[in-house]
Amino acid sequence: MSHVPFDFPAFRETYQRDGVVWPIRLFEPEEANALAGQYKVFQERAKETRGREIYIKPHLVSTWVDAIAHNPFLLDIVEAAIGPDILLWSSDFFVKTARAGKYVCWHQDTPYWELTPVDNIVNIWLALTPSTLESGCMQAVKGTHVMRDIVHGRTGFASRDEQANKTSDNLLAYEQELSLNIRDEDVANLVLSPGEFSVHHGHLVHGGRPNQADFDRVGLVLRYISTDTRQSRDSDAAMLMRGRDIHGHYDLEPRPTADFDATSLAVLADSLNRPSGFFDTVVA
Ligand SMILES: O=C(O)CCC(=O)C(=O)O
Repeated sequence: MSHVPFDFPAFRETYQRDGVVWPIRLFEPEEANALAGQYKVFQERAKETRGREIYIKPHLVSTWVDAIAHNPFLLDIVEAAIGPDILLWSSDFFVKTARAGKYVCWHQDTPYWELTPVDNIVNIWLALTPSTLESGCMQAVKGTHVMRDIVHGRTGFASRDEQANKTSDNLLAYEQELSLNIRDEDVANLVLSPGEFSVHHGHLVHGGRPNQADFDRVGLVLRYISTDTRQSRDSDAAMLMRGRDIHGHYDLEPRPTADFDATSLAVLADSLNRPSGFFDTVVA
């Protein structure tokens, strides 16, 4: 892992103004390629031990994903965005399969995450494979994080039945398309090389087109919140990453000490039944 000296004041200014900052390098390309290989091994082990792949909260059962989430430089960036008391609320492998036609509709994250206040919610999107216009990189409209809640087709978490019976090409389980006219000239393409990441505010309008490349586009997304952020839907779980949690809004998850061991799998099973696991228990 390596990174060049970083201008934190400039980062903070851009993040506050635009709600999004990219690209920032975390890994050298060859390190990122190795991680893309580890991703494949991870999913093979997930299928063997659990009967299906794992997309939500992989950091709970994988020491290498947990190590990325704890990377000190990443946490310095997160701290510059949301302050020193940091929880990892959720994480996911966001995969756009080659030529599968799946897209991500324009949305803000927070209206369906049911977290308040929204200002201290920040996402890190780390590219493990090239994330380009062709492979369906994330797209965003700068500055929309200050628009607060824009009306969506719907808000709130999808029920288990909805998740199980979903048929559209929209990769979001919730179909929370924004009712907003977005002009092409306002769209920023968050192009990333393997090992680079973007940072986006929970209220930023973002989405993305289908992957037309001949490889799967894989991103690891880490969703951090400050410890004072509340979940209004249900009891929730998160991992303390830095600083102190004097609020006690979340059951604190332990770090995995081994990959896919019984303890970490039990922690994952519990968390997937909660909002931060997006109730991802469709297939037991
Ligand atoms: O991976 C993508 O293209 C979309 C990701 C996204 O919507 C998110 O991380 O909030």
